[in-house]
Amino acid sequence: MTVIAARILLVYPPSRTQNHFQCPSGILMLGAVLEKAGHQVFLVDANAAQNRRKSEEIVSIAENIKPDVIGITLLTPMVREAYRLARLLKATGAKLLAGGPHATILPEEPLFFGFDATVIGEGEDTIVEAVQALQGKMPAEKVRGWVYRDTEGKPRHTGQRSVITDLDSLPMPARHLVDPSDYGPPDNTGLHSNIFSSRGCPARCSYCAGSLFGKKFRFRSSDSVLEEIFLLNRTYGTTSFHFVDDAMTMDHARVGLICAGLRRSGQGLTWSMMTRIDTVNDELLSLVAEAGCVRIDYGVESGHPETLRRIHKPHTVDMVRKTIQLTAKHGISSNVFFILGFPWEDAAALEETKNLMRELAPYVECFHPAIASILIPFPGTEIYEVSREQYGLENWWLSDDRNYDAPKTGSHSYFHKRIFPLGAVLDADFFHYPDSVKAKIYDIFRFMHLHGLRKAGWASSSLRRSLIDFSEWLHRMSPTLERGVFTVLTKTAALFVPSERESIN
Ligand code: B12
Ligand code: SF4
Repeated sequence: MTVIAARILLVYPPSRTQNHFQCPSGILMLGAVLEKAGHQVFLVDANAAQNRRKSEEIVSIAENIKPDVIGITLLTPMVREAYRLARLLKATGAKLLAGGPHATILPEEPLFFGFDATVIGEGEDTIVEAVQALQGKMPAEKVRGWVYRDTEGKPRHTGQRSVITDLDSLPMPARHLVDPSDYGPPDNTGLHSNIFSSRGCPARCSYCAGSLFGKKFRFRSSDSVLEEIFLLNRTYGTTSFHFVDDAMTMDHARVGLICAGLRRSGQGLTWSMMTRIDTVNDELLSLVAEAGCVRIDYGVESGHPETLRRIHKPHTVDMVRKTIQLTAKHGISSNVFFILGFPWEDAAALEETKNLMRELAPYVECFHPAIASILIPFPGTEIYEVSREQYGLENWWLSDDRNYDAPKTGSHSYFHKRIFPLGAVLDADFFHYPDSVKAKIYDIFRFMHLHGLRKAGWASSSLRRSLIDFSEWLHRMSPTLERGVFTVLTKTAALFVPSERESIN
């Protein structure tokens, strides 16, 4: 295929609740394949920690660049703002292309909000053809795996494209497109540390919106992964890496080869990964520990056995206990993720989760108090499908009431929102929780938050606890007064400023 060069702007749209310390991998991958195909690529990550950009600023950037095509990543919580952005960008005359997890689940929706077409699933192969078709250089119906408008303006699907089986054939992400100063100081060796080494996860957790890469586990060869690690080390001085795979340790032999390469290099590189409780054992943990693995992120989700069964989690509470203890035995720290508030859970069920947290606490680095800790019914998931009618969830991401990326002000204390930006998800009240469940969720949040502070010492965590109580009390008296007092406090004392792990509002 002869490619006609185009100017392409890739955009990760603004989010009120995301703060990136490095650029999302998806648009870097797309940048790489588009450059390889001969196009000129520009990139804007609107949530870069040191250079956050509003939709209006992105429009100005596009007016300067004058791209032929603008590609935008769609994630469910940010989709409303992305649709507003698309409407604003329409005036630039560029063709608008959607992709990413939300666009994959609901590929026609973006077409109703100003986009010209949507790429479904993995973008690398499809985007190159899609750009050609949007420029009128290739028949739209010949592009597999996308939805476009036909001459009558109706959405047309062109059928599924098969997943990429040879992941080694993909180029390295186009990390040179990123301006390092958008993410931190010039000597920031953590800027390019995310690596994906596999795609797909065979489990079928009922809340998981990760269908984009499919159920089949596909992986890069150990040589390809090691090549990227050493390249990052040479180019950017990266000495600590993080694998963002869904299920990194599905194939122990492959992990063994990566570990052997890291050990052989003798460079003392350290790394972390996300993986599944049911895919590690004593032998594997010993292997990865010797090869520099310092942290594992596990999605434990619940301490309530019935919940684990109902969400089809491929582990039991006993497996969790054993794995977290084994991980600690090998000197690897664990970050553990939980999801609170499945629709059938009452305060007693949540107390079982808290009890498991207490039990695991001595072995756990952090019970990640991230925004993901309250159940969000993402479209395309089993949870969404079975609950949509009962809880009126239809298209919640398009409404003001329930889109937690547009947090309401006033319903939670300002200090709460600074330290655990969860209030917004509770306000969305997806599952109409009774007060007892809301109170228990807050109770568990305080526990998670204070656990994260334990290394700061008794005095500091007691102070934080008192501040949380004080902020709640003051908020009940006068939200304006609480906001005023805690704005001053958080601005003047470094102790109160949220850490990097905590998202911003
Ligand atoms: C690392 C990660 C993060 C990081 C970095 C964010 C990022 N976007 O990279 C952090 C921790 C910040 C994060 C945050 C969140 N994340 Co996250 N995250 C991931 C994770 C584990 C890996 C992402 C990744 O790097 N993938 C590898 C790259 C290569 O794939 P990709 O980004 O999907 O891009 C490919 C395609 O999507 C497509 N594509 C992407 N963009 C575009 C654009 C165009 C124009 C085209 C044509 C194609 C295209 O082509 C790319 C190459 O194949 C994924 C799980 C997964 N398996 O992907 C979840 C995932 C993306 N996250 C998810 C969620 C829900 C979140 C949160 C919303 C959590 C929450 N509960 O609030 C927050 C965002 C907060 C907010 N306000 O929006 C969901 C998204 C579901 C959805 N329907 O939107 C996923 C799929 C996890 C899951 N299994 O449910 N996340
Ligand atoms: S194990 Fe993780 S990635 Fe796999 S289906 Fe469950 S939540 Fe999704």
